[in-house]
Formats: sequence, C-alpha cells, structure tokens
Amino acid sequence: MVFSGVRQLVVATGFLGFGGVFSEAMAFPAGSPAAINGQLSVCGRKLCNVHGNPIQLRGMSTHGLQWYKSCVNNRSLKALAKDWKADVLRLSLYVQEGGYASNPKKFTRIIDRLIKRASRLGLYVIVDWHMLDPGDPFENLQLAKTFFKAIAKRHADRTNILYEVANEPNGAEVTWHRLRSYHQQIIPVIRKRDPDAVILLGTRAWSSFGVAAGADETEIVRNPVAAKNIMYTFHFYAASHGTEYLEVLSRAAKRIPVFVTEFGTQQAHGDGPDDFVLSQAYVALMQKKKISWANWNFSDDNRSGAVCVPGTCEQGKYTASVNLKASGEW
Ligand code: IDC
Repeated sequence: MVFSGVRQLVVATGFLGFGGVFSEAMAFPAGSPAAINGQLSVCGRKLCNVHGNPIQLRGMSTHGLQWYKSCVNNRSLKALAKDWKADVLRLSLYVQEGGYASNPKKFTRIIDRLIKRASRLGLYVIVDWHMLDPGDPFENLQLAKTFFKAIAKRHADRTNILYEVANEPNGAEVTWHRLRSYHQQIIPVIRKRDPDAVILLGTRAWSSFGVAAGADETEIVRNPVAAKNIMYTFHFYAASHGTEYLEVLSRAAKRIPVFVTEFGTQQAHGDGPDDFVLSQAYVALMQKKKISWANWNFSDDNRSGAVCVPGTCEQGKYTASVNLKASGEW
C-alpha cells in the first residue's frame, strides 16, 4: 500500500508539472485491486503485484462490445467490483462482425471510455483484441497496430491495463511459428508507448495451446516468444473440454506463464448445458496455481454463457434473485 502510494504521488507530481492536471491513475479507490497491487509484472511463471508477490486476478469478460456495450454501465461495473468482488474486467473488442474494423475511431473511443469507467472502480482491465474470424492475426495486423498505438499511448500512465493481442487465432495455416512472429511484431508497438504493461499472447487453435489441433504446450516451451512480462492465454469451455484440457492446463502452468482470459461453464459455442462440476475442478486448479481468469461473459445475451437474463442489463440489479442465469449465479 505504502509503495503504491509513493508511485501514485510520483505520477501525480509529473502531471502537475505539465499544468496541474491530476492523472486518473490517482483515482483507484483505497482497498481496490488496482490500488493494492499496483503495476503487475510476470515473475517466473506467475503474475506478481508491485511488491513482487504472486497474485491471482479473477473477473469477467464482456461479450462483443458492438452488441452488448450497454451491459458495461456504471451500475453493473459497481456490482462487479463491489458485490462480486472481481479484480479484472476483460473488454472484448471484436475486430470483425461489426466491431473495430467497421469504425476504428468509434471503437477506440468506446474502449477509452470503458477503461476510464473500470479504472474509477480500481479494476484491472484487459484490452482484448478479439480477432476470431479470420483466424490469422496477420489479416488484421495494420488495424491492430493502429489500435494498440492509440490505446497504449493514452493509457501508458495507468498501472491497471493488460493487453491481449490476439483472442483466438485459428486455422491450419496459423502455425505457432506464424503466430509467434505476429506477437513479436505487435509487442514492440505497445512497449514503445507503455513499456511495463503485461501483454497476453494468444495461442494456437483458439488459444488452446494447440490442443484443439492435436498439439500441446510443448510447441511454446520449445520456441517461446522473446520478451519480458508476457503470458500465454488458454481458453476452455467446461462442458466441451473435459479432463484433457484440465491436465494440459495443470502441466503447462509449470512451464510457461498462463492467463485464462476466457472460459465458460457451458459448451464451446458459449451455449448449451453448464457443467458446474468440471468448472469447479478448473476453478480449484486455477486457485491452487494462482492462474488468473476471466469468465465468459458479462452480458444479457440469450445464450447460457451470458450471466444475465435477456433484457436486464440496463435496469438490472445483478443479483441472483433478479436477473442472473445459472452461470451468473454460479
Ligand atoms: C461467440 C458469441 C456469439 C458470436 C460468436 C462469433 O457467443 O454470439 O456469434 O462468438 O463471434 C469463443 C470466442 C467468443 C465466442 C465464445 C462462445 O472467443 O467470441 O462468442 N467462444 O462461442 N471461443 C470459444 C467460445
């Protein structure tokens, strides 16, 4: 606490020197995750706080912001931070399907605004470049560079931002070799503006460490990305991905830094019946190994993976008795 207080003072002084404007980084409420843990880094295979202690972040991913931005309002975020006691919010910025590519300026503004909104509550924020179809991240490379330049420049002073540079790469032509070369191109774009932020790297075959394509984490272990403060992402859907994925996650966490930026209690298409028994086994493993996670998803979409009942986001109370589905209550 003392340490992060000192850091904030330094930030504030710097800003005052430039004309008396206080940095919003000052605004983390006392006792909030970002106030307590400050700038994160990767220490060994763990995520560590500003004091060098391994920590686990837990929270929610939004659904596509082009569809469900209204679910990320002041009331819902307050409930997420205070009642649900989340540490982290993942902002899911689709590139296609009516997302960023359709109007870069508009979506940059949206992300900007939501970063500020979540920061005021002291949440960590994952800025998720939600590429999905096409599955080759190089198809969106120029857009990704433009986007991350803008965001990293504007938010470099914040200590609560993590960047996720490729949601779910997929397709036979997207080898780990190819994906790794994308990461090595996009990381410096962010680092040049925000040198110390943790960057989360998508893995092959829908961020499954290649498991969904018959490979596993050894392809990453053999040929890791050459950069500091990076983690590899792993996604699973409990009702589709059984103990095979669980075992891979357990084994991989001993060898590489892992962040589960997306998981669902239901099937891989984000719908269908939930498997809470297996989900609980994953959560226990992640707790034991301090693997941070974000659950899919914080919206009122009709599918079972969305935690809220359709049509309740804007007026909702975000409590089980009022508007949560089974996955939300869980
Ligand atoms: C799904 C949404 C659905 C949308 C589809 C395509 O639920 O409304 O039509 O994407 O964009 C992922 C993806 C995430 C998926 C989610 C559930 O990262 O975008 O959302 N999922 O299918 N990977 C595995 C599951």
